[in-house]
Amino acid sequence: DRKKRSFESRTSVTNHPLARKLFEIMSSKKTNLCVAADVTTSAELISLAEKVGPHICLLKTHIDILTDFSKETVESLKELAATHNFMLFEDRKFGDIGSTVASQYSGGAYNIVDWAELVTVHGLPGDGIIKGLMSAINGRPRGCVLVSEMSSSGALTSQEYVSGCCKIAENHTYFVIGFVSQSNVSSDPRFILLTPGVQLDKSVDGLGQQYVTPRAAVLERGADIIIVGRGIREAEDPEAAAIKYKEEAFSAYLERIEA
Ligand code: S5P
Repeated sequence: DRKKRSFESRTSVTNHPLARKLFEIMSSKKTNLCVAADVTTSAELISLAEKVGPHICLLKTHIDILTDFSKETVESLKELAATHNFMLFEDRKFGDIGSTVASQYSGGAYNIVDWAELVTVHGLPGDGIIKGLMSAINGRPRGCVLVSEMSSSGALTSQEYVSGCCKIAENHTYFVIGFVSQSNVSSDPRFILLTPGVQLDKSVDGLGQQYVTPRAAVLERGADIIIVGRGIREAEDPEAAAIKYKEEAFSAYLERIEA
């Protein structure tokens, strides 16, 4: 059962190199925190990555909200990821036919495949989307996380949709390393569950977002990794907030595997 196993022990059950890398980072840095770096300038993005870098396993970006994106931005991010041992995770939420996503992944202004080891993908189009993305990786180690459920109120992700996403993942384990989810969508120890909508002092944001605490995400919803944006970014001291969220989420994880 996924929820009962340590990240370390799950390293050997997956054959995806990036899932292994992520499990190793989580075990060695003792962190299952992903920061959502939803800022609008490269300077803010780099500065946030410097502050939270030592405390995270993943830095999740929405690269298309930057007003000043350039190649230097991703070069700096890659350097920080190497220095602090975290991975770059572009939350592109690809959602189109295979042919289109292949161009979106490897083309345009962002050339996402070049710098983001992991990306988010909707299962909605069916597994052609996986084949399309795979056609653009050109031998590089890359992977994706399927968005199986969403944190927003009124999300249309039914049980049937979730099980469809699980089938896609099971059939494409050489590319899919896990899920964005709000519940225990899979007990397969190969898959990593990431849960957004996590904040300590708020329950909603007025625009549909719904929050639970790090403890609830890990212990009640089955998250392996918590995704935290504004709870950290808008804190007076983002580094201190990152440490707090990291400690809460990791101790909940230890509690879960030891129970
Ligand atoms: O269901 C989802 C999936 C994602 S990836 N709900 C989400 O909120 N997200 C992302 O997590 C969202 O795009 C944002 O980057 C982050 C949550 O940010 P916060 O500021 O609400 O913590």
